[in-house]
Amino acid sequence: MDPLALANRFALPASAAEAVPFGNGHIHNTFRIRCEDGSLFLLQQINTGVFRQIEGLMQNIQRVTAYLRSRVEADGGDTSRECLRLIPTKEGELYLNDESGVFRLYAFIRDPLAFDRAETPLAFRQAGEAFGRFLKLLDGFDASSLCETIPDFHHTPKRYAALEEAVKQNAAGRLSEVSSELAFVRGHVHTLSLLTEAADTGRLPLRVTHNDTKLNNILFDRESGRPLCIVDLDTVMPGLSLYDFGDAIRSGAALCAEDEADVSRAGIDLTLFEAYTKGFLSSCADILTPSEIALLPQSAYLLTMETGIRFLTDYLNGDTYFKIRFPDHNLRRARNQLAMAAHIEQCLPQMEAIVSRIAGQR
Ligand code: GN1
Ligand code: MG
Repeated sequence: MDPLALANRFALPASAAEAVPFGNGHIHNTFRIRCEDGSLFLLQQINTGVFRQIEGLMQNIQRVTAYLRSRVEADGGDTSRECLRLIPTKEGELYLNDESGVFRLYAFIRDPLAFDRAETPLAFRQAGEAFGRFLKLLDGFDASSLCETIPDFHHTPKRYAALEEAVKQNAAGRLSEVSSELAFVRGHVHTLSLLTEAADTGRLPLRVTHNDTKLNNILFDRESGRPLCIVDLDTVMPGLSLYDFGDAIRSGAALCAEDEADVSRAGIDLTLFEAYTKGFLSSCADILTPSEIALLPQSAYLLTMETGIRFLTDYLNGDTYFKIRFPDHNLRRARNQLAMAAHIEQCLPQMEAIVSRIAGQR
């Protein structure tokens, strides 16, 4: 695969001159492209094993970014830095279907900063504001018109069913290594259907959601330190606000990295939880229903359990989904996430008190 040659098949202002690997996502391969006139772009090879409905996915991104751009423009914002922009191919297509893979090109947002963990409660509060704003900006967008790019992405009971299937298959012969993790998950099966049941019975509204609200999917402005732009829009699809809130807490309010081996360090930082909740509700409390607000703490628990279940499943399947950097990386991630979920479960009463206090002050 030749990233420069591939980039040159898009409608660039000048020839692509330099390509360097970029970022640390678990899913795609990304390169930063510099053109001869100094302009910068991001070339991404879309992981077609993970995303099977490329046309629907790219249409989603095109429509959502166009909508967001019009909202940023109406607010007098900077459309070159506050929203993503796809560059079409020279043939005017949204993406390039090459024999070496499927590729797309974005304009590069200059001087971005991204964080894997929140450095201060203030930064995390701003992250909450940014993801809350994202939800609110897209409140007027018809969720049912979007393609479900990964069906049942946050359907926790189906994620658990996939784990039991992986146990049955034991494809990589690793089952004996995971007995305590499996026992933990099985002991919590009754907790896994809270959100899906509430959605199925109409108690939670379907919205346009991001579904992968890791802190590092927000670009911050290097100068002001404020959030600029939400990226990684592949999983923008119909979903629950609670998926976005829960995954943000899982990834950003963690006491340690997602793959920290010492699980005694795993857990939730309640100061960060409080900061995020404040930011999130300041942006979108007016569109949320009382049930959505009441379930915020539980969503952090559930999304953390779900992610632990997904890592464990991938470990049993022989690491076919998430990129790994060493052989038992997925096992380490799974142990970490399950330990964090256990800690969140203990903290739920305190988290509920925090949410009630913040929601009550509004
Ligand atoms: C993946 O692409 P990235 O690294 O932002 C995954 C998320 C997981 C996350 C765990 C499409 O996110 O769902 O929560 O890894 N994305 C997809 O770190 O599966
Ligand atoms: Mg990402």
